[in-house]
Amino acid sequence: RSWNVAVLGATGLVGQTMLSILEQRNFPVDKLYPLASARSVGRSIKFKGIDVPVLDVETFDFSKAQVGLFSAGASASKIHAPRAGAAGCVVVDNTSQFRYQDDIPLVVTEVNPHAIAGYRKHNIIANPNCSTMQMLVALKPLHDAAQIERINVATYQSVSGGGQKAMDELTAQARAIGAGEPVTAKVIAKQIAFNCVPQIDVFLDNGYTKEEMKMFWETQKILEDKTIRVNATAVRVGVYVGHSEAVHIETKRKVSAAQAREILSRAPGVVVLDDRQPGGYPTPVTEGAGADPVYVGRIREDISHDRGLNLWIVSDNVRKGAALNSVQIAEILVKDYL
Ligand code: 11C
Repeated sequence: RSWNVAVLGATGLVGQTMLSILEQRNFPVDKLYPLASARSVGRSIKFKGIDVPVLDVETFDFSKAQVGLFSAGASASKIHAPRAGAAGCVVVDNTSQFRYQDDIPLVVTEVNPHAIAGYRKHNIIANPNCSTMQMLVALKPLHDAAQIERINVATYQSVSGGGQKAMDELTAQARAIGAGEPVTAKVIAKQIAFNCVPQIDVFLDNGYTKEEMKMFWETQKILEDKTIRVNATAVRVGVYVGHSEAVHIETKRKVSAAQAREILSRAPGVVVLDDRQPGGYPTPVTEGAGADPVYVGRIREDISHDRGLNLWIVSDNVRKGAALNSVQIAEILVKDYL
């Protein structure tokens, strides 16, 4: 059968990608309801070649839809996801609003699809943060094989993680620099063009940023293991799409680079690109952006730790990191639960 699907944030970067992924994967959509704030009413979006008018989320009757894909920010989800859930529309929420609530599942489809079963209490399933998502797609099979005890990660996150405004800021700054004009930084705290900025989201009391702590909280919840320690440094870089991560893991049982390569070559959602020669590794621009897999390269044993392994993990943060995983959750939901 097919389903009525509401997409909240339909005019935004992730919402637009959700719509194109629903189309590409031929998700069984009966009626599509693109939703947004009153500001976007009057606009329309294209779905399967047809113009569909954008509706005001404030007045939308969610009993008309069975599935909701939400990506319009945490404050919109806070109000509308419980309202949708109570009306019988199961929400896959791509914001941080419900991720840390014990009775709401947080799901990466290759890692803990079984957790979807917990949606019934609130009719809400949370979609993780992009930087956690790609890391765990690659680390779960290694965790199963050798039990990860500690993760050290430095991220290289693209500006699309900050939305269209951050992408536009990178363009404006690159143009200004090219023209020899002064650079202004508004969306990102310092110049991002041709630069690296070690701050994503707000600072917390412990000195980590919220983006860094999301990787800690979400990893423990998704892997269902409160003992895994995650030490993250999240950095914004002047790349449009595709997050990269230099990941160092320490495992209980030693896993060699050859074993890791073999395990990852069979892992769902993962593509290993690891030739030890110039260019024999993934980058966000050449492999990540626009593609579905999580790419892993630079797999090598850590010369500073007996049971340490290094990996370089690259993926499209807007696709697997947000829109694709949301649609994949919805696919499992309608197939196995609704
Ligand atoms: C970034 N990870 O790259 C963020 C974007 O909690 O869903 C996604 C924020 C979130 O800036």
